[in-house]
Amino acid sequence: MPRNPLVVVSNRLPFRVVRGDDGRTKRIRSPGGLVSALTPVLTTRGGVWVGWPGTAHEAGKRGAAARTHRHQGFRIAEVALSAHDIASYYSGFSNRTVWPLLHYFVGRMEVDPAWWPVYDSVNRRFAEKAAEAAPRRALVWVHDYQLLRVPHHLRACAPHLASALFLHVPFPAAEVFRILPWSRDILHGMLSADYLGFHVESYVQNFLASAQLLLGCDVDPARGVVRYDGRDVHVGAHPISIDVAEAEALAGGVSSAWRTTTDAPIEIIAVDRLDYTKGIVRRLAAVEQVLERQPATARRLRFTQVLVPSRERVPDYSQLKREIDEAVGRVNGRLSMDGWSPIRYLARPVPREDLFAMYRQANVALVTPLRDGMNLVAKEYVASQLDDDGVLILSEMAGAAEELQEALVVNPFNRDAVAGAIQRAVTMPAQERRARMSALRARVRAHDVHAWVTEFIDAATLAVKQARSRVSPALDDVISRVGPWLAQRPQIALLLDYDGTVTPIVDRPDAARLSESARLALDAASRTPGIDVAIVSGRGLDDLRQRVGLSHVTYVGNHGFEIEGPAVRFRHEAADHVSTAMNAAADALRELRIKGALVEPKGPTLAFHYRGVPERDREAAVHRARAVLRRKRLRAVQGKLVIEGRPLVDWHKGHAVLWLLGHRYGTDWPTRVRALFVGDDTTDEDVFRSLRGIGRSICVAPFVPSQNAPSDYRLPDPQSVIALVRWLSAGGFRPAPP
Ligand code: GDG
Repeated sequence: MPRNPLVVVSNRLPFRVVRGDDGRTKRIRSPGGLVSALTPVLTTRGGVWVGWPGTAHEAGKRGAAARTHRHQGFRIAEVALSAHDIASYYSGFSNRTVWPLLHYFVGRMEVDPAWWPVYDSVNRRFAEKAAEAAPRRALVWVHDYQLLRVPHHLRACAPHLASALFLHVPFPAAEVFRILPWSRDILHGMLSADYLGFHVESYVQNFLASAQLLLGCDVDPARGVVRYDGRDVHVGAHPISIDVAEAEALAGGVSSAWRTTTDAPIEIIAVDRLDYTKGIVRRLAAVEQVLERQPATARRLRFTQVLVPSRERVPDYSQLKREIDEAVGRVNGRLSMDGWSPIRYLARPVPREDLFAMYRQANVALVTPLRDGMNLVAKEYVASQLDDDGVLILSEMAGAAEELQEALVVNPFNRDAVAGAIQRAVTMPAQERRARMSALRARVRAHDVHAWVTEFIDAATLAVKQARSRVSPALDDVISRVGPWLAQRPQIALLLDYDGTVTPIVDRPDAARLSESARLALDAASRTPGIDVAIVSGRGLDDLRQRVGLSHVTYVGNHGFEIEGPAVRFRHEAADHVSTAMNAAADALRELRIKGALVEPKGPTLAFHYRGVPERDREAAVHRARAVLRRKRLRAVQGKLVIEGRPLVDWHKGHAVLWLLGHRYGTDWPTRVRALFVGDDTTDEDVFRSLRGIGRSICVAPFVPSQNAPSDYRLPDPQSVIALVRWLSAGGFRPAPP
């Protein structure tokens, strides 16, 4: 496999910056397998780690906060976040909206519309930082639920870069995921990557089902492929693991858990980050039940709960901390005797050496999250049992349960089942313990975090190679999806915008000429039996007719205020009343003398083009133009770097298209006609919406639009639109005659 440079993008950098007693800042390496697995890969391949250093940057100190510097042989590119960004993007949308939903805690999901734009724009900044820092031919590997829109923004600002995304948390069932009001935007964001990885196969299948249900994508569940925007996006299961060598070294310094005497104390351990997904309160209730109902066992038990503080800024978490404190206090208060307390509660971070010593010495590990992407504690406990002894009780709601099937697998919501598993673990014969633990340990050792990194990068690299070698994938995609639909009716109404759809966008509107090959393609289509062609534009009717110059085509000009073509002639009544006001408005706009602006009177409408106005003056120019239109009682409509002045009536391209279809084919036209519209401008979105469900539409855009576009498909440029027109005239979608 070629070894391209790697760019890792994650919310947090691989270290924390802290201020020492002497007032100087220093970096402390973040704990965890991910950092230790990725660091050597970045060091040998070369590359960059893009992330947030973990502290809010103060306004005015941007230079210091947003630096790029070196760390252990690779570069670090910091993304600076303000206190407002952190509140909305991180504590808000990431941790109060997405996190609970992905963990099936629908009732805890909070929806604040102000958070989403900040999440999206912070994601854009991560993408821009990655694009800026990425070496040529790099693979950009994005991590986790805080950054699901990064692949989209990356494709928009650096389409040459290959990207992959790994989700560290579960991907829920489609019916749960769709509850998120931005579910489609998130899917668009994720599918912009070349490769997607989840921990286990069930998350892969849930994701495929969501892409099918919510975006209408074709999916191949057996191969793990989503057909999206003309590309095959491959999706795979990659169960994350731990640094086994490190775990074994740390656990090696202490002696075995099981003692020879039968009445030795039995240690049970649980280790969690403070989170409601970890099921700590329910677990304590199961422990309490054992202590109460199994007095013989109870006297020998000691249960240790390690709890690492987390997300203290989120209110749910401080409330949960109080609940756990109270539950521990209650059990210890009720059941302690002779100076012995059943629960040892360590609500603080424990040094890694001590943690692994505790794993080694624990007879049983109780890992009972209510939902967990994988759960590394389960694997760390297994790796620490150097003499293949010890019992793992594992929740079936953790991704780890799909792999670690030799554990005692329980439903964490079932208190009797958890209490029963504790009782069974405590009394399990040594033979059974060894049989189970040696199988578990062999599995964890065979697939450590280094293997995980290598396999993920290899799978992503292969997917990138396959996806990027295809020619004009977007056109292939549209053809394969629209063809069968067109073939269901005898007649096609092909409706095309002009500027940016059949001609490329140019600086001055009068320079937008139809190429000879495009004219020939449109002419052939308009003469093909069973196909009617209409050009639907904001341009004046005469201008449009002159530019296209084809006699079999219908022209819808002035945003639908004028229509003319074979057997049709229409002029909206408002068009006649408004011409005086329109001329006066055009004069007033010219009198503004805005440098670079162009005023184009078109009869019933006018256009104020400001593409030529320097960027810094555009906002003021638009403001002044809108004020003129308001004074003249005209409607101002925003287009691409143009403000349109229109009569103050509710009429637009969408209405005109529906009028034309009804006029030409009768009101029940959808039963006989397939209406296909292609457009690129914001004013074309009116047609996308009008045709939704009764026709289909294609948006011309180099990338998938950042928000949910109301069109059904996308083509990247006018050349592919013309190629589609040629394909239609050739009749490729009609079934071959018998
Ligand atoms: C997310 C997903 C997925 C805990 N207490 C201490 C301490 N820890 C370490 C553990 C373990 C890590 O924290 C926790 O990892 P988990 O996997 O259990 O859970 P999340 O933090 O929720 O992680 C999860 C993971 O991402 C990876 O993809 O498995 O499902 O939710 O490594 O050892 N470390 C130290 N002291 C402690 O007191 N030093």
